[in-house]
Amino acid sequence: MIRTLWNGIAATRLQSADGASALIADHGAHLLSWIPAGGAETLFLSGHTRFGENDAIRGGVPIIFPQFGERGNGVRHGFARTCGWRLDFAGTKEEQTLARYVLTDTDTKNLAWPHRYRLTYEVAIGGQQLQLRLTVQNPSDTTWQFNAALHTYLRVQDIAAVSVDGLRKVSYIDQVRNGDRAVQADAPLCFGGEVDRIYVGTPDTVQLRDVGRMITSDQLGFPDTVVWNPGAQKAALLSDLTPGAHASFVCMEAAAVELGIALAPGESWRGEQILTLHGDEAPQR
Ligand code: TA6
Repeated sequence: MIRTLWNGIAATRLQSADGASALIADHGAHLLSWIPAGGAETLFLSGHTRFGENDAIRGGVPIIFPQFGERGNGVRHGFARTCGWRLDFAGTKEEQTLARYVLTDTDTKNLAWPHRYRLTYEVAIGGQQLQLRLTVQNPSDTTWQFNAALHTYLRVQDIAAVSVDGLRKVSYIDQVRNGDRAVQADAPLCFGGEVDRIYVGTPDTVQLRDVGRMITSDQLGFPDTVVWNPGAQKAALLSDLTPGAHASFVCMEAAAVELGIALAPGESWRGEQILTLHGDEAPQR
């Protein structure tokens, strides 16, 4: 483990014995890079991202908590992605190379969200796998609800050649069509423009096929899956993306969006996203 600086932000670099690596910014406990053993970068990170104190980083894995998008009274996608998290552990534990970050209400005073909470986030790497584990605890004496997501930006070679499978016949909320409900066809999802869908009550495994490789995303605890690509027109309006960058990523998000998760006093919830890289896969359309 090495403590380092990324654009002036304190960060942790992990390196596993088999050569996998990861870089995590303290700001948002934001995973910026994941390189599997013997492989190449798997995450997209915008060359025009902002990295100011109150900015959300564009790319990597933003942690969305306690609200998703505009579904709440607080800041868009919640405050967790713009707070400074505390590094609690980095190193090897039970044969896993991991970093653990913590954020509690005492770290984030004066928020519009008035509850006592404790978030623990673990990033574990090794071989061809990345494990992301978010735990939400309620140490207070009242019940509260939250939404959460791991807003994972996967780097792709060319969006036009990408397909996402595992969501056939699953119902979704179409954010491009005023939140209308629709059902995924009995076919993989392809990208010919803006896609912004909250698949509800999804299977545990989703596959992304790109030129010459496949990534599986397994999720535990998270009931929904969000798939997002802004398409060329919407991307041109996002000033923190370089021109044409929409062709280089797909967000595959393990999420709890449609129904809030309620935590009674003393309760905790855990959600995981596990990404596995499978090389040399012929793209299937
Ligand atoms: O997860 C998809 C989404 O909610 C989209 O609607 C899209 O706007 C994206 O998140 C990015 O949001 P951001 O606040 O990071 O610009």
